Amino acid sequence: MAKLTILEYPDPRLRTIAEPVAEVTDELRNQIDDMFETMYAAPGIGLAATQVNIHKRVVTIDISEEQNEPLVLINPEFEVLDDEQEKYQEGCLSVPGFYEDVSRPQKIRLKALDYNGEAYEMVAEGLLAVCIQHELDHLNGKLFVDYLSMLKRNRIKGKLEKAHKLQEKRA
Ligand code: QAP
Ligand code: CO
Repeated sequence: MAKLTILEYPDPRLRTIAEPVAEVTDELRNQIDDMFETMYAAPGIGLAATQVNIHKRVVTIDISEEQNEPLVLINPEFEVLDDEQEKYQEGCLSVPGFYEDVSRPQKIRLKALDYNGEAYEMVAEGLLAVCIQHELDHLNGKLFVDYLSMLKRNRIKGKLEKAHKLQEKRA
């Protein structure tokens, strides 16, 4: 297992559209193991392969307190079950240190493949529903900051660019 490097906004690679997975192989499972290690270490509750520069339609999620309910989503799709949207304060491992309210549908049906390549379906609500939608956005090159005003987004972009420049100098 290995911890992977997380790309940070505004890295243009975060805008890549991920490719569907043709076959769930041991190699893919190794990448998924590394994604969990990376996500748990952060710590985070969701990570899309895009964020670790792997452009495949793969997501890891675990919203449990004890980090003992891993959820693997391969080639995920969802449909909205309840049109009513609610605000949730979102963060992102690729936008460290920033949290903002985003409105999304609160009830969805998820269809995906699991770690063994088996198809499954589940209904998700609340935080899990929000997290799934946030992570699926990543696979389409979309970030939660895209839902904010240009002013807020540019402020976040400027602060992160400044932080990245400082990190470069220190490296
Ligand atoms: C997406 O985000 C999410 O800024 C997952 O400094 C978040 O795991 C969906 C994290 C909230 C719904 C609600 C963020 C860690 C983790 C940071 C995460 C940070 C350290 C974010
Ligand atoms: Co994210």
